[in-house]
Amino acid sequence: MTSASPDATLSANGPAVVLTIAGSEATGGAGAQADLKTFQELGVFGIANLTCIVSFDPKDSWNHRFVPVDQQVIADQLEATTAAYGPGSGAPSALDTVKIGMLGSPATISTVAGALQENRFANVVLDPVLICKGQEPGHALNTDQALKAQILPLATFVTPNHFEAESLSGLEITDVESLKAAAVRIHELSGAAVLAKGGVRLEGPDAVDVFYDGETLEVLSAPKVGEVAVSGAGCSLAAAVTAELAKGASPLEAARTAKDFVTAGIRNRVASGAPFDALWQGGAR
Ligand code: PXL
Repeated sequence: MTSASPDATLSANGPAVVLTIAGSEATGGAGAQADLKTFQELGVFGIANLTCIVSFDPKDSWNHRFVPVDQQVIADQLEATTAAYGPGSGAPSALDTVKIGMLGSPATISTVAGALQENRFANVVLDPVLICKGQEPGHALNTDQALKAQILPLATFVTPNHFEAESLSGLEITDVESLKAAAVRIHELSGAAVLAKGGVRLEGPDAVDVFYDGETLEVLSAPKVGEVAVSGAGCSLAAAVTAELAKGASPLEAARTAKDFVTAGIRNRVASGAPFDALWQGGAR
C-alpha cells in the first residue's frame, strides 16, 4: 500500500503543481494519460504538454503509429504552462517539478531541452523512453543519442527500464548485481538519482528495482504479478516519483512510494482487447 495521502499534501497555497511533457497513448494505458491519472491519485495538480500522439495499430500486431506534435505547438504549450505556473509567474504554488516522458524526435528533444534550460526546475524526472516501436531504426538511434546528450544531463532523477539501463550504462544486466552496477554507472554519467527497473526482465519471484543517488544504494523488491509487462507501469512509476518529489519527499522516499503505487496498480490491472493489460492507478485505494 502506498503511504501517500492526498489530503496531507494540501498546503495553504493549494496542491503542488506538476507538469508532464509526454506523448498521448490513445488507449489510455501509457503516456500523458497515465501520468495525469497518477498525479490526480497522489494529490497533485497535473498538467500535460503533449509531444506526440501514439495510436497502436490493431491491424499490424498493435505496433505504434507515431505522429509528432508540431514544434511550434510544443513550444506554445510550454510557454503557456510556464507563464501560468512557472517560477516567474507569480503563482503561489510555483511549478518546480517536471516529468519527461516520450519525446520521440531530435527536434522535440531540442525544443524541450531549451525550455528546461530556460526554467531551471528543481526536479526533472526523466523516463528515458528510448525506443518507440514503429519508427525506423535510424530515426530511433538519432533520438536516443539526442536524449542522452541533451536531456539526460538536465535530469535530477532518471527511471530507466532494463533495456534503457543497458543502453545508458553500456553494461549487460542479467541479475540484481549487474542492475546495481548499471544504476551506479548511470548516476556517475548523469549526476541524477537513479531508479533502474529490473521488472519482469530479471529471473526470480520478485520484481526488483535498484535506487542509487550517489550515497544510498537500495534494492526495492515486490513479488512479481505475472511474467508479462503491463502497459503504463514505467510511466506511472516516474509520474509517482514526480508527484512525491513535488510534495517534498526525498528521492528515496519518492522511489519507495512509487514502487508501492505501481505494484498495487499492476495487481489491479485493466484487461482490454489488446494483448497487454493496463495498470490501474486507482489500485492502491
Ligand atoms: O511506455 C512508454 C510509452 C510512453 N509514452 C507513450 C507511449 C509509450 C508506450 O506505448 O505510447 C506515448
